[in-house]
Amino acid sequence: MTISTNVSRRLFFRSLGAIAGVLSTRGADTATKDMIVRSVTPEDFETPLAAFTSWITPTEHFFVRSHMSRPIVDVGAWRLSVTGEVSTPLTLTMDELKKLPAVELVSVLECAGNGRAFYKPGVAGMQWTGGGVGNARWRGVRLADVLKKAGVKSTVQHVLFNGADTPPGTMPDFKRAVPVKKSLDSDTLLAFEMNGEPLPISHGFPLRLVVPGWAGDCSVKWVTEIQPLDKEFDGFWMKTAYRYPVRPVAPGAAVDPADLKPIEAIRPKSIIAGPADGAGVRSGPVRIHGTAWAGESPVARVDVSTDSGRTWRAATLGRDKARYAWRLWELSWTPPGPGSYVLMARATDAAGATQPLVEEWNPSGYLWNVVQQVRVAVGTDAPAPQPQPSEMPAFPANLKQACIGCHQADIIAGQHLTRAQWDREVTKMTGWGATVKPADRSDVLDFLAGHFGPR
Ligand SMILES: Nc1nc2c(c(=O)[nH]1)N[C@H]1C(S)=C(S)[C@@H](COP(=O)(O)O)O[C@H]1N2
Ligand SMILES: [Mo]
Repeated sequence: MTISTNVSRRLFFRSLGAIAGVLSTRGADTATKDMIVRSVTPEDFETPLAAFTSWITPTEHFFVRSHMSRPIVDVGAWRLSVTGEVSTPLTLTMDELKKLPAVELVSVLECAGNGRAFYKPGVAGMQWTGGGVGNARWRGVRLADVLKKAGVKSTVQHVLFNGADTPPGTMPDFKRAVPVKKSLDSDTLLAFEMNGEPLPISHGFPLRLVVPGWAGDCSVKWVTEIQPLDKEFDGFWMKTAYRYPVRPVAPGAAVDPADLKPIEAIRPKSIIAGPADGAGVRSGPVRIHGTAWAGESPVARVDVSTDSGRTWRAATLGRDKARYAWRLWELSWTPPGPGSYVLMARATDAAGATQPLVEEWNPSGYLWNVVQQVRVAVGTDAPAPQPQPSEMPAFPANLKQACIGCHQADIIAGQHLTRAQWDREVTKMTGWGATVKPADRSDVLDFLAGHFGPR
């Protein structure tokens, strides 16, 4: 168990106590055991690195990323509508959808913001460390088959998806568009099963998009509406969110929106699941192991360094593989003697793309794939010193009233922002309906920057 899990558990239970009144809107099926709870409402749960030991991520350990509360779905009344640039608009029941040929594939799903917590300077957003990713077996129908059934027109450029979740206040609804080429790819699925079971509600029951090789935000959950478009979609989640600079930018710099383009494929990346960072290990042999994945090209190799990146050795890749799945890997290491060591693992995909050793900063902290460093002390079993969990401060009434209707305090406490960054967040949230009186604004910013300032 990692220390952050303990911290999160504490936060989790504290939050539960604070929001007992809204518990009925949360189902009982969401497993948070062993998960790092980044936010309770909406649900944002991160997988601890110690769980990166199986080819398929067990569903109860699969990360959850939801921007708003999950919807309540009545499958009997549920319909999938296909409108827009099609010759035959469709309204399908689940039974009708399931008449299309069923397909199954194993694919990684990784949040674009996975690793955001590591960017320096820090950026606003969910502070994922390594566990905003998982590898699951998805079963469903081809999106292409549904689009063909509706007679998708040749003028179509993007396909827009909407899920049944609804935003609080005036926050924009979560709608994402996928370019037509990727939408028609035979591996892009409308999935109704995950790891051999019906999709759990947190993962998009009864139907979600799975866009293999692309960042998780494309894989819209609770899908009810599909709309082929003959142009780009300009909603908030396409125009403003999930964009990456087209050229390197100075850390902390503001980027001209014209220089940002939508994120598509994820990048090669590896996680060291064991030994854990800060662990003490007895003199060898030590099994260094983890998982590695990439975007549109599969992982070709994983190299491991046990000397801070001076020399590298090829790891042994696990037998289980699929184009968009992750690979297990391992390497047996006999340390030359007692002391402190830095372990690293670096994945390379079949197209030759590999992980960088230093970060390339971007304003929203997306696509982190810098080589991970794990420090171990050889010749001792002593556990590394653990950071002390910090107490949640009491929120002033004006802030509680403005924020806690849509999300809990945990989401705020997870951020580490400067006063200027908090100022931008408050502007965004008030734009979405949160009320902060002009006279209170300065006090609110003092509180936020004072308690939740940069690390
Ligand atoms: N309708 C809807 N779909 C959504 C989201 C959402 O908030 N609403 N979050 C997206 C994001 S950002 C990610 S990373 C993945 C996470 O999928 P998971 O919760 O099954 O892991 O779902 C995507 N699909
Ligand atoms: Mo995400």
